[in-house]
Amino acid sequence: MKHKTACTICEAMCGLEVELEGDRVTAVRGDRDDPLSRGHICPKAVAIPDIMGDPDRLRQPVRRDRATGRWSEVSWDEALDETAARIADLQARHGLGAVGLYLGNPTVHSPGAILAIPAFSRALGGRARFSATSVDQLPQMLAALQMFGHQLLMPVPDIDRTDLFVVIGGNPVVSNGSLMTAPGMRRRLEALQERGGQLIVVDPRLTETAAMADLHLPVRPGGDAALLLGVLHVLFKRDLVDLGPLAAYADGLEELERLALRFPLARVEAMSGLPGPAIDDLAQRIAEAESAAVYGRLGAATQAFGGLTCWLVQVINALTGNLDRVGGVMFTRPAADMVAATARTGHTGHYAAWRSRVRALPEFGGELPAATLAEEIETPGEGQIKGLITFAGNPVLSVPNGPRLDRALGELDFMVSIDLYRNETTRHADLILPTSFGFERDHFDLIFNVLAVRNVARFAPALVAPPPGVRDDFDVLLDLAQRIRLAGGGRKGVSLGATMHAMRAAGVRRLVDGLLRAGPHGAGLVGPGLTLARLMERPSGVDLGPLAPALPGRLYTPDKRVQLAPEVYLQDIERLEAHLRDAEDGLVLIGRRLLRSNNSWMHNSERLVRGKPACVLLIHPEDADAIGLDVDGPVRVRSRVGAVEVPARRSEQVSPGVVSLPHGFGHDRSGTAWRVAEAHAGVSLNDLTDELAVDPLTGVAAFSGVPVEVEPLPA
Ligand SMILES: Nc1nc2c(c(=O)[nH]1)N[C@H]1C(S)=C(S)[C@@H](COP(=O)(O)OP(=O)(O)OC[C@H]3O[C@@H](n4cnc5c(=O)[nH]c(N)nc54)[C@H](O)[C@@H]3O)O[C@H]1N2
Ligand SMILES: Nc1nc2c(c(=O)[nH]1)N[C@H]1C(S)=C(S)[C@@H](COP(=O)(O)OP(=O)(O)OC[C@H]3O[C@@H](n4cnc5c(=O)[nH]c(N)nc54)[C@H](O)[C@@H]3O)O[C@H]1N2
Ligand code: SF4
Ligand SMILES: [Mo]
Repeated sequence: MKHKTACTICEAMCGLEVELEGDRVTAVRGDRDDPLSRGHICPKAVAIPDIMGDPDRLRQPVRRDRATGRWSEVSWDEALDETAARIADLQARHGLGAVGLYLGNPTVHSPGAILAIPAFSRALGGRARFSATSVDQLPQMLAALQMFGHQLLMPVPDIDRTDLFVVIGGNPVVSNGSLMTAPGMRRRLEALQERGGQLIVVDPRLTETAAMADLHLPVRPGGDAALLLGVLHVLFKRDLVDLGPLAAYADGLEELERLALRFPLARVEAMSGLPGPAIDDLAQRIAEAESAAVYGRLGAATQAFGGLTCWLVQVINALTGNLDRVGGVMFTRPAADMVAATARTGHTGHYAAWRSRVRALPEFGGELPAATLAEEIETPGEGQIKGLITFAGNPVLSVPNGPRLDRALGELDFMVSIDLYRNETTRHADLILPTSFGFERDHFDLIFNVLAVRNVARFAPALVAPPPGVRDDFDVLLDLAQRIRLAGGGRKGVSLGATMHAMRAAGVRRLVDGLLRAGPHGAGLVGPGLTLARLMERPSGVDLGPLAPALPGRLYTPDKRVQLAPEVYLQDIERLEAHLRDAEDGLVLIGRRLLRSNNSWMHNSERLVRGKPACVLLIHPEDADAIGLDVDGPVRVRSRVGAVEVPARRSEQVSPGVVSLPHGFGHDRSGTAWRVAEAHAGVSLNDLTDELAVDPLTGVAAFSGVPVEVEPLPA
């Protein structure tokens, strides 16, 4: 039997058509009728059944005996009650903040989790909140909050209609697009070029995306803010600033002009690593294009000036008249409008309302930077984290200086993980609670429809029954929260209990139905628009039309004006000025993503790890010669925090002075339980990245440009 469903691995939300024999998936193909993905698929979707059926996947809660290190299965009741009692006890003795929470990336792909996490987190109480946001898109969310008044209101490139697409620190041909849900990126980029448009890629590596580009600018790692200040300078100097209709509701133009004039090209060349004429040319191309979409992604965000960079990206869109216009960058009008829904409950976001205990880094949206998690566990005193909940995450491999966190987790009094696997992180847990995955649960994409290049909606009902011993993320979170309250832990409050009770009674489907009805395409209580039932009649989903200008109505700033020059950024410029001159000589490390890999956790699928080892250091031939690496072979890479041994490949893909290692490997720690991944262990990039290197403005980890030394090893 053929069934329609959706891929939940990455942000592209590809529609799928799967074949089932009983409960067994026998084929996975792209769904040609999906209005957004139109049949696109990548190897990771084909691996979803591998994960569902993986013998290493946890199918029953397990408990670790601390004395022997042995794991044994326990019942759900036992596991949940023990977890609740331990958390309540720690909170009674040390305060609410003694129990921390880390949310990993797949949280955003799990509708049950997205719906339940806010209530769970409030019920748990305390401020020890962490997530993958602070090793990822935080600076982009801060720009949204500061400029547009809501942390989720991030503009999306109108990639299918733009005349010029400028990608800064993203590799969408491999990542399939991020904060830009656009399945089939290669085809979309080819279409751009076929219609006479251009692609410019700013990246220290000649990536798969850069290889397609009309122009590749090999920026120095961490040099983007300098580059963009140069672009700003040219826009004002050459009188190319034209906001279009935005001029009527934007503040801060004068401040921007004053700022721009301070950065003549000669001043920014060294830090950006690009010659002045190239920066001048880039600015003119953006200003003169019929329409242009400037887009920054992970490489623009996770660096020492990630905050400034992600702000400047949107400033340049605004100043060239490309903010909120067809072919530029626009805001979505999603069927389930999480932007409006969170605003209705007063949650538009906040920043630096408090700071972390040990390093005084700013909170964002109620979360502290993941780079500070280890020291918050290690450092005694009031507020020390003694217990930790991890949900769908693997921070030992994904936060900077993973080994330090690895050690810190070993010092916790109690840890529980809600996850599919015993990974490098969850191996430290006292209990692991396993949840359903893939085609075993209903799916509606609450997050990535907010970031899609076209307004679409699709509901994918569960196709097969989950293994009997696993539960849905939604149920586990709400059940655990209630039991923590019963055990006397968490934040008190009658209404919160009632809310969770009502959510539990409603379930994921009715909550999604409510969001659809309340959304901009919705039926309300009785109207003709979208309801869940109507959406389910269309298994490939519905097309709700292209993006359209939406300002100033869509803004959440108090006065419905765009803030082009928020104070926090202007103040951070001084810090940048101190870096304009220091161009060190040594090698610096950057990360990369691989098509057949997804963060840290898909290496247990044989079909994805087959072939030559993928975890390889790329080094420019000039640099390889300089260290005596005449042919490809093993090297030792050393940074301030640690060292790894890894095969190196001489490659002109990376600029001289830059080396690149993929992210998400390092499955050689004892006590994990994924046999295939362990046999293809590789090394962890985050054994080298530095937890002290953050963007102090935002707290995001500065992964780009870690100073390293590389030495060849005997083959
Ligand atoms: N140096 C460096 N570090 C990086 C990056 C980088 O580029 N360079 N990238 C960063 C980025 S962008 C991200 S998003 C993070 C990712 O880092 P994390 O979010 O910490 O880790 P993941 O590798 O996504 O781990 C996901 C875990 O969730 C589990 N899981 C999968 N699906 C589900 C589910 O539906 N429910 C539950 N309960 N569990 C599930 C998996 O089994 C796995 O153990 O890493 C960051 N770290
Ligand atoms: N196949 C696959 N797809 C994925 C993932 C995956 O692991 N595998 N992960 C998903 C996740 S969680 C995310 S967040 C997205 C990320 O999506 P992308 O951001 O598109 O993916 P990356 O490959 O991390 O791209 C970052 C780029 O920044 C470059 N870079 C590094 N430092 C700098 C710098 O200082 N300046 C500039 N301009 N560029 C720099 C790197 O060379 C790299 O090409 O991908 C998602 N999709
Ligand atoms: S591109 Fe992303 S959403 Fe599409 S099939 Fe691959 S992993 Fe799934
Ligand atoms: Mo990410």
